[in-house]
Amino acid sequence: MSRRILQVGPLKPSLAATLTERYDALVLPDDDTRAAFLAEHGPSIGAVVTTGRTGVPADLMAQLPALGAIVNFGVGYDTTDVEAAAARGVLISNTPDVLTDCVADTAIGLTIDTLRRLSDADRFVRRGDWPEAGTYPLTRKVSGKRVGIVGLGRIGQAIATRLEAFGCPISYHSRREVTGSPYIYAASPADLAADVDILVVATSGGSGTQHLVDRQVLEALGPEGYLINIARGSVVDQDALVDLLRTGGIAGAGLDVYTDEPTVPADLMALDNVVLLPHLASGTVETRAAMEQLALDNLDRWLADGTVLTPVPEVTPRGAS
Ligand code: 8YV
Repeated sequence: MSRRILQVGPLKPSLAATLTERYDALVLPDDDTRAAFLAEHGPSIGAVVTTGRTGVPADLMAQLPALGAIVNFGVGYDTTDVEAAAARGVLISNTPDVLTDCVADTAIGLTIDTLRRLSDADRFVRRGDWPEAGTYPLTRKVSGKRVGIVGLGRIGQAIATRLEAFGCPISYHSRREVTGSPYIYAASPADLAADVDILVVATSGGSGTQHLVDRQVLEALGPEGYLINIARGSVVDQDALVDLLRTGGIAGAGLDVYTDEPTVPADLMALDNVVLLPHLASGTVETRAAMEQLALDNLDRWLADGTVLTPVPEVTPRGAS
């Protein structure tokens, strides 16, 4: 096993520093020296540390013939080619659980902000509109609204638990019905959207969920409906979303993720019925520290015995049944 580590894409500065100081680690250049770097160092790389923002596509993996593990900082790993990794026997670890609370908290905050227009009301005060206008326009109540969750995994469950405290009836759509779940199962995203006031996207990204929330689903949500997305931009047809937001086809949206981050379409920015966040859902000091520790624990475990602590489900660890 090669013990040399490669950092792929920007990492949390303290994680990058730890890798450089305590490990035999190199940083993949992002300029025209990359090809020569890979030709020289690619064969010696045993593990990659990356994030969901960058990941390891198949063409990069092919240039790392000794690769044994991809340590992903983040729960989502849709930028890494899972099939290519499985075919090569490369393990992938991610950082589940430790970020669930913060991502779910953000979903709730985004929901409240979108319906109650807190960010817009803040701008109203700062612009000095209050004395002139007298009152801020009325908004929409959150408590008691029917919420549909697309993807009832760890994060979806945590969102549902929080929304129960708001008296929200909850339904969901997942690939499979979740045994023992107290929530109502909908067979398709469109069926789910048709029966709720707020649709929250909490499923993983990747080819399997590309545009799962398409125009038809958004139309089923309807002119009184709100979309909240804290998952991946790829899950939602962003062009259809913008079109329906502009024409009153849906009431509003709260977004932490986009199709082509960090680009947010000007059409979306021009709308006042949206709340736009810069993919910050897990971004607290506490949670990012926990993610960093879990990423390092995965790396250390791989260096120690060739396994990882939190393997992604698609790639079965060697030796596991
Ligand atoms: C991070 C995320 O922003 O965990 C994920 O999948 O999207 C976020 O927690 C990201 O992974 C860090 O690059």
